[in-house]
Amino acid sequence: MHSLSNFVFTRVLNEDPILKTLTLLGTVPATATATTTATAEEKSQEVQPVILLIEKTHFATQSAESNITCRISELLSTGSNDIYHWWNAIILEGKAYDPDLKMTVISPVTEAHIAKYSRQERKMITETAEIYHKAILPWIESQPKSRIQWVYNILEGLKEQENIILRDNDADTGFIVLPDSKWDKRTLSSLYLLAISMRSDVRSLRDLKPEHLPMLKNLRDKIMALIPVRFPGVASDEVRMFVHYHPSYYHFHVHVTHVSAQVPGSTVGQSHLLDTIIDNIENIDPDYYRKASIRFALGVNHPVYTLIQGYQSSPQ
Ligand code: M7G
Repeated sequence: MHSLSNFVFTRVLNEDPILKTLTLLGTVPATATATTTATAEEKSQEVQPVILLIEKTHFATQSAESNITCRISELLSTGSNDIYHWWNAIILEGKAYDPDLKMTVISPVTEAHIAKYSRQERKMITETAEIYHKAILPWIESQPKSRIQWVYNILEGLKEQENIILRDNDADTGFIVLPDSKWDKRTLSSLYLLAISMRSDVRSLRDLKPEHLPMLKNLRDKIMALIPVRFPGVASDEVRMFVHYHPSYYHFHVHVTHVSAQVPGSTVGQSHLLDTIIDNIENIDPDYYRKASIRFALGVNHPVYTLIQGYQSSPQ
């Protein structure tokens, strides 16, 4: 999908006035791969559901020659008081180096995507080790591999190779670092990278054991050394590394962000600092994450929320 001219709006899934984001559900004409049995006429009428995530971008680096005031075409006064004046403003057509919007298109989407991106209540819930092993692990194991196809595309060198920042090919301790798709790839104060493990036997925090400490430490130490060199202006003590529990994708990965980055969805109760994970396994209990009761915030549309609630009302 390279143009939005075929996009037909269905409904707003979510919006956030603080983050300046808007999530739309709509349809576009179906792609050939999505319709194998239809006739030519049926194909021309078939549509597939898409999600459009739209976010207002941060301002590009400002200089005397090129700054945002040069792009303002109209000021609409909304009031004034003494020395204070307020305006709304219209900006001129954007430039490629200073775009106004960052957009993500997910196409075609499933009901699971629609549930994930829809506005929903969040609740705190506790997953005991028993609930994890009896109710959650079977659900994780039933997930089709296609849900993490994008991860394999990166690891196998098929996609996003031009963006790779660090590659360590060791089968046990190696990983790939690249920009997270949430990052605009230019604003250092919101730096957001993703480190994806080469191993595919670690689905989440729950699988981590002492045998994984060399991988966790290798990843931490190499990224800490790399950031100040690759991103001058970001010191290693401004880098935050954490793991989500539950993640959206069950292949082990670490979020690497600037300490001041606002990270949507990464709330208290969902993020586990990499250093704390290492310490828990090394110094507290080698089986820490197999035994732990973990409390976290989850959207009520999330299957894990429903599974935990179901198990609590009738344990197996
Ligand atoms: P998570 O903790 O599994 O889920 O992190 P969540 O943070 O979405 O709840 C997965 C991370 O991978 C997120 O930060 C996503 O923004 C990022 N991500 C997802 N996809 C599909 C891609 C992708 O195709 N490329 C890149 N570079 N990052 C992605």
